[in-house]
Amino acid sequence: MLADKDRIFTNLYGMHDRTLAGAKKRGHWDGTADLIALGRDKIVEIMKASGLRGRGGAGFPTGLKWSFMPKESDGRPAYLVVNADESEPGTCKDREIMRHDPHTLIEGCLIASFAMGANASYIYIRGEYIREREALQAAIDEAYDAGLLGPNAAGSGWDFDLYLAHGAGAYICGEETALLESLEGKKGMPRMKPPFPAGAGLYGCPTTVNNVESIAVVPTILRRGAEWFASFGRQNNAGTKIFAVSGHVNKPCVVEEAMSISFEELIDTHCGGIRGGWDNLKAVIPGGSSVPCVRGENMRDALMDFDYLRGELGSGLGTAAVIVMDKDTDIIKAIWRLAKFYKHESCGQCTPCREGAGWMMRVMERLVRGEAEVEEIDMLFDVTKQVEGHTICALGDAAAWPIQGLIRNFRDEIEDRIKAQKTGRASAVAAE
Ligand code: L3W
Ligand code: SF4
Repeated sequence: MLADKDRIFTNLYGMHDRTLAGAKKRGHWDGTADLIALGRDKIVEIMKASGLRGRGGAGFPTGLKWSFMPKESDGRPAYLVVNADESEPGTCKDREIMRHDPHTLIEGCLIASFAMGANASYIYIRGEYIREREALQAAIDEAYDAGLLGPNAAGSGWDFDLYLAHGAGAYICGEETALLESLEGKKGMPRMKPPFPAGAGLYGCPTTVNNVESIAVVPTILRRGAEWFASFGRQNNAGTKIFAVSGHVNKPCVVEEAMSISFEELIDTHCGGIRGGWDNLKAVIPGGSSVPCVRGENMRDALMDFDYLRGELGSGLGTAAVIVMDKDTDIIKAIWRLAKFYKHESCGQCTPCREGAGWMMRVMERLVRGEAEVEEIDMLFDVTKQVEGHTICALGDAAAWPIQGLIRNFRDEIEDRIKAQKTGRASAVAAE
């Protein structure tokens, strides 16, 4: 279990004062100007050495991403944009940071922006996060009043402004280029990449888009050192990590732990175990709704990190939103519900996603009722393969992967339901 002294987020549960005075007592904003005095290159070097991988779902190395930003200005301003549009089903970790530890994020914005030559940063927050927006804005106002933001921010010699922008409820605006479109006042539709935002991002200027947690850990990594951060987890899977555990555990929670903790330790230490005991575990979605589900018996010893979950289990760490399902769960219906979500959230721009998401949802609807032919299972799998990798943004993949996970892991259950329906043994499980 991660020792209290190694926690970056010391107020996740809101037990302490979240104001500037409280944050300072917990070590934030301590010697910020000295950290900035390390210089751009050194900060990027430390971030690379820390092994931090992006916490928004893709796990792209953060220091490497920062290094894509131009070293010299060509006259265009540079921007840091923080993706706080946390909407992935099951995911509520950034919410806790913004609610209870907002100064970790604000200090991180200043340092990261400096390291990328940005004098301005935007935090794009999910529209439904009203309380978090209020908490964050109050903290930004406090930081301005204290001279930590604005001209010569925190006495660093760097002028820096931080703005909070509100989303309006569209999941797709969490995709980085759709987010940029939305920030520019347009409809949130993903752009083709390349160009990546570092080349042409917000208003066509060099931009880095990072997740809330990725930025909020930056000051502590710089204070305690890259080696300290890299000492948690396994190689290529470094650091501490916030997990959001929901579903059929005795005590759902959001908790910071060492990366690569085993699933069993995570659940037994922090969540009071599986509802009904370990034998009652049916399935787990270990990284938010976009990653494939895993059969319960394969999860117990799983290491909760990027490479194990993808390499060994064909799933992923994603946003580390761990959704636990016990044997009372109708897994076909659960995945159908996700299919419905992705169909609803597709922006409709590209054909495989627009048409495929609806098509997959409708077949899933019939599978829930068992009113299908067994051959349709393979056909559905084929369709997921035609959507995956053939769309402008990752939402197409995200719509395809949960269904692939269902078919790979619970094909027997789908077939049983179809057979039961044909022989009149089905208990009618109506899709809502
Ligand atoms: C410059 C290159 N930059 C990649 C940058 C890229 C982005 C980052 C990762 O989707 C995933 C998705 C969801 N030069 C670059 C480069 N970059 N190559 O690196 O890029 P990418 O394309 O791997 O992923 P993505 O498009 O950012 C994110 C999954 O996360 N996910 C979604 C979570 C949703 C939320 C939410 O609720 N807000 O987090 C969960 O698993 O399916 O696969 O910055 O520009 N050559
Ligand atoms: Fe829009 Fe879906 Fe295409 Fe992404 S994959 S651009 S959400 S239609």
